[in-house]
Amino acid sequence: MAYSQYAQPDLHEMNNRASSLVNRVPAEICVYARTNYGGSRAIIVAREAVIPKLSAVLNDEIESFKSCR
Ligand SMILES: [Ca+2]
Repeated sequence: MAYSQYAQPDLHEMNNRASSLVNRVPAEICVYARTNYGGSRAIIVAREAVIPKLSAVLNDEIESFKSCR
């Protein structure tokens, strides 16, 4: 069953600008390099995770995210 309560298919002005992540929702979040959950599925952000500095591969690359389930 799709679990899409936490999703954003296009970060718009924040596309390719994120350098850190905070997950405040009770779900694992997958982030994507392109809009509409396309391109590389770069990382799974665990519940309550804080990533103060993304790796060079991920920095300024994220354009969409959604619950991994
Ligand atoms: Ca990108």
